[in-house]
Amino acid sequence: VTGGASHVAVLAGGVGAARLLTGMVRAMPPEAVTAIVNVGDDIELHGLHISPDLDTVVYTVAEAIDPERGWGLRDETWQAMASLERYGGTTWFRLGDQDLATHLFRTQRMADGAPLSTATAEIAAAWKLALRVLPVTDDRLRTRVTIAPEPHSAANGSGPGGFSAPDEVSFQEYFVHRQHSVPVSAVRFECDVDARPAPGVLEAIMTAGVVVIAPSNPIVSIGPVLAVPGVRNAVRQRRESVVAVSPIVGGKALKGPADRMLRELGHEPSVVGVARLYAPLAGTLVIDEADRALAGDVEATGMHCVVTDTIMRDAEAAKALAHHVLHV
Ligand code: FO1
Repeated sequence: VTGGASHVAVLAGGVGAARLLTGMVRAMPPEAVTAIVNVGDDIELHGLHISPDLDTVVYTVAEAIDPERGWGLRDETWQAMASLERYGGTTWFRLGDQDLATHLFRTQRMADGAPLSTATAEIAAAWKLALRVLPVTDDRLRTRVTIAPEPHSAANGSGPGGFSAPDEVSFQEYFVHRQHSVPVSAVRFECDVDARPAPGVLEAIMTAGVVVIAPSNPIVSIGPVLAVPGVRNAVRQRRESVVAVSPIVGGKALKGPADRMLRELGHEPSVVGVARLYAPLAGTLVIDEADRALAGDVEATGMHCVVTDTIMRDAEAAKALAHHVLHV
């Protein structure tokens, strides 16, 4: 990959991907950027269709994200949640008053028959974004996580000999309700065999000058994107133009449980573990200066290894990383 790219496709999860996209739209014309976003985290609550990763990407690139939380809108209020609490409604997944409008709009558009990709394009346009934001699929895709049972929990029941059965829950049940504090023993993607990539997804991957795998959780953020029939194959065909950015820096995830999850599922929680997962799909792995000593081990997996500052402290740092990724 040399000399930059006329068009870039970015496989994206939540916060890390959203920050890199903020840099991408500063490093090249935003119309030339397509984000292909995970929807395995989507959840139906209160009759609403909620797409956290799509919203994190839109709100972040629009500079409307709450910077501390990394999700939802800045200057948010929580009156609806407080009122819902009165009824004993579901409040463990918190929807801010302004954020609620996004879910109301999306849900109504989908009830009218619009696919998720159309509702998403309308939301991105309303935030005046020029980059293209695509859900990886308009069909149903849900990440399911098998977690260890809570000790002494009657709800889990007890198997023969008093062992509790493991529990399979939705991604948000694991991530938010259980605060990703419980060990994970398996991850699975619920997706119809005839599920298809959303319009534009395969074309973006096949025609991009560079295909980027954002620094998102390889298992639960990038995993679902690759699980949609046709996507993994398309990425593999572009391997020499695929650049992945490691979400693991110095053996740790910058945000979220990626390091623990890698270990729990039998992978090394390091840039080398990430390289082993991505080597069949990506020709290049970008790692942080903190991991320079592991560059040789990364190259031993068959990937080129590029070492740079990958911490996106602000939009300038994100732009510098984006520029680097586009010119490896
Ligand atoms: N994360 C939390 O930790 N607690 C929440 O109550 C919560 C609500 C929420 C609402 C809308 C939204 O777009 C995101 C929200 N998130 C919340 C973040 C979400 O769990 C994560 O962004 C991901 O799904 C992981 O990428």
